[in-house]
Formats: sequence, structure tokens, C-alpha cells
Amino acid sequence: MAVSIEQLRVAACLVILTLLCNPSNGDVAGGAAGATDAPHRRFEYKYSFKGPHLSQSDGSIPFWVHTGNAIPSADQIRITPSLRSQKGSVWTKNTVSFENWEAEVTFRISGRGRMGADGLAVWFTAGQGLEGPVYGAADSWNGVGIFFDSFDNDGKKNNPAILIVGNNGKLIYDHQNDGSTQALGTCLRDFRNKPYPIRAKITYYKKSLTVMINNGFTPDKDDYEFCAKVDNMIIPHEGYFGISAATGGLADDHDVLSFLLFRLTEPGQQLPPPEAEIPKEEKDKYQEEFENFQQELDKKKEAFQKEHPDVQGEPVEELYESVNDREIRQVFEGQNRIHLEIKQLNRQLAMILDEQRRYVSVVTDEIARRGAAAEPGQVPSQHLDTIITSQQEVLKNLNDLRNSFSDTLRQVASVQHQGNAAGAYETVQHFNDIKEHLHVVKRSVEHLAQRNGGPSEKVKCPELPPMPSCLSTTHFLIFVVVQSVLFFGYIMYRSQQEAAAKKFF
Ligand SMILES: [Ca+2]
Ligand SMILES: [Ca+2]
Repeated sequence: MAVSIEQLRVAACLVILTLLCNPSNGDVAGGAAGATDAPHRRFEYKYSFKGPHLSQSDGSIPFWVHTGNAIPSADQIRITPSLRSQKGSVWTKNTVSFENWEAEVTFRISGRGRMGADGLAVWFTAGQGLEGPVYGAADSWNGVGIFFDSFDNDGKKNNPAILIVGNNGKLIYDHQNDGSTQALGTCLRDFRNKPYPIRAKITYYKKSLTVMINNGFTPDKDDYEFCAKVDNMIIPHEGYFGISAATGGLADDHDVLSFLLFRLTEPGQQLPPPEAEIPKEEKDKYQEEFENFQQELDKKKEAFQKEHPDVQGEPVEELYESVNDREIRQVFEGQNRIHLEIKQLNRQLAMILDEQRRYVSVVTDEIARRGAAAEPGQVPSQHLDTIITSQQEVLKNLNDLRNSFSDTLRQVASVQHQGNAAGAYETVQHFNDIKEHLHVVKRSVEHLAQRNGGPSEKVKCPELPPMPSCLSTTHFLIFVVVQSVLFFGYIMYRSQQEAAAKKFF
């Protein structure tokens, strides 16, 4: 019976792999071209962990050891909390000696800063790197590390990045340059503060190491995209899997939700039957242990609820909830601020418009007056040119302003549309962007207001010297056209803005 279920599972995995291996998704299995070439894939529970019963009542993780500041809980392992200078790691208790394998790691790296530090690493090394300076694990490792480097140490603006770094036990990791000269493969991906967990699929098949990433923007677990591939990658025949993380002056929560290991077998090769690998006594022992653990857990849960009827969840979760509450409050405050700023902008634009009207009427009067008193042949060309240039600039600035406004409103719209689905961090980020955008708009409006507040002094139309002059028809026409365009543009913008305001507030 067990064998037939196993066969069904292998068949299901094959179907999934066939789907994954289509050419548009990249070459998952290093040269596999079709379903017949896809490797067999078998889940290895002894080198894996996942919720909802990830840790035991004493805080240990079955088949894994954890060190440093790592905090296992029922549904995740917090490798480091978001405090300064933390280090933590988890490692398999036993070595793995599969020729081909695939690891799926699901994690979240989240923090309130725009930047975070230092990052998270997934390891396959000959020894357990229980503690050290490389993302919380030992340096000079023998094997391979896949680094999710959040912090841009060398200031080249190329982080967050994902790197594959191999080491034969002699290399010292170049932290100050983000390992840029040591990486065998790399890709730039922002893996911090995503609405869904990040998934990394690391495949070692036929001596090629491939890293595929699901970037956490979608609930679709199979939505992987290619990150990097290293051919002819030599790693130890036998080693430990590990995940480590560290924080520095900046800090993120580094939470791993699951680590799933699959043994890959090339088509045509015999899979060792699971019974041969797990002796019956051991299997029974684990089964018994599991049942005992389950019963004990239920008892403790009941006892805890009786003792603390008003306490829900663990203190860590309470902290989480308060952070979420704060974020929601920030979103609402942000929205109110945007509303106020838009109102203020509206007032300032109305002022500019009044100013313009006054300006135009003064100029028109002046021209009419001078047209009547002018002698033919002379043109107040300098002043008129100044006026026309300044009008054109005003028009251009107003157009820019209108565009900025449309952008802002579009952003507000998109935030409101995705607000609920996308999660709080993403929303806060959007609002920050909008806030910055509005500041730019505000500055340019102030600039405009300043320009128009004292423009009469600068251009000094009414105080023109009483020299005899006349206005050519061409100049007058240009002036009239410019003014018309200006008014038309403003009225269009204003009606658009009002329509948009009605739509969103
Ligand atoms: Ca770094
Ligand atoms: Ca960098």
C-alpha cells in the first residue's frame, strides 16, 4: 500500500516537473528538455521542516539544530529578530549525500526601514557553520552558499541581490564588496517586505546549480523565474544543509517558513525504495514519537488556555499585531495628509490663476494704450519677448504640474485598488512614494507662486518708459494664442482634477 502511494506521489511530481520544465520558464533541471528527461523527485522529510507543527514543545526542531538568536515557533523559524547585531542559524543534524537534489526555501525578510541588513544565506557545506561572520555562519566554508544580501556594503546600489558563492574552505568572504568578485552567479531581486513569502528553488542536478525565485508578489507558489545558474559546480559529496542570517546596524526579521528537500534521480536510474532507507523500528519509533508529541501538545494547549483565558497567542505574535495596527494607522494618516495637501494645492493653483488674470489684464490694457499712442515702425520687442517667454514658461510649468498631479492620482488609485490584497508593507511604501511625489509638486507650485508673486516687478509692464512704440500684428497674435492655450490648458486640467477628486474622496 505504501509503495503504491509513493508511486502516485512520484507520478504527481513528474507531472508538476513537466509543467515547470517548459522552455519559457527556463531550464530547471540543467539540460532537461522534455517530460521524459525530467528527474524523479522525492520529498526527504528528514532534511526538511515546515509548519504548522514545526517545533516541538521544548523548542527544538525535529532533525535540525538551531543556534544563536534563532527562535523556532510552530509555523516558522525566526533566524534573527529585527534587532541590531543578531546572528542565528539552523542546520540539518545529519549529512546528506544525494547526487542530485532540489531545495525549496520559503522565507520572509521584513523590516520597517527602507534598507535592511545584513541578509540570509542558504548553505550546503561539509560542516555545520554554526556561528560566524558570513550572514551568521562560519567563513571559509567548504561547499556552496546562496546569499540574499540586503545591505549594500560597497555602495554600488546593486542590493538587495542574490549571489551564489562557492568555497573550497580557503576563501575568506569579501563582505565589504558584497562578495562581488567571488560570486559565481548573481541576480538583482528585491526580496524585502513582499506581500507573499519569497520562495527560492535551488536545484543541483548533473553538476549544475540553478537558483529560481518566486518574488513574493503572487500567491501562486509555482510562479518561479530564473535567477542564476552555475555549470560544473563542484560541491562536497556529503554535507549539511543550513540557513543562517545576521543583522548589523540596520535590522530585519529573517523568518523561514519552510525548507523542503527533494532527492532528484535521473530518469532510468533506480530510486531506492523508502523502506530500504528507513528501518521499520525507526519508522515505528518516529510514528510513536509523533503521536506522543501531538497528544502532549493538545494537552498543553488546553492547559494553557485554561490558565490564561484572556491571552491569545504568544508574545511574539502580539508584537506582530501591534506592528500591523501601527501600519494601518500610518496608512490612514497618510491618506489624510494627501487629502489636505491636494486641497492646499488647489488653493495655490486658484491663486496662481487669479494672479495670471490680473497680469493679463494689465498687459492687455498697456498694449491697447500704447497701440493707440504708437508711431508706426517701432516695437517694444524686448519687453514683449520677455512677457511671451515668461508666459510660455508658466504654461510649461502648469502642464508639468498637471502631469505630476495625474501621476499622483493614478498612484493613489492603484494603492486603493491593491491596498487590501497587497498587504501593509507594500501599501506603506506606495504612500511614501506618493508623499515624496506630492512634495515635489508642492515645491514646484511654490516656485511658480513665487515667480508669479512678484512678476510685475521683474517684467515691469505698467512702468514701461513712455517711449513711442507700436505693436506688430504678429507679436500681438502670438501673445493672444499663448494666452488662449494657457487658459484652455488650465481649464482642462482643473476639470480633470475635479473629476478625479470626486472619484477618490
Ligand atoms: Ca552586503
Ligand atoms: Ca553592493
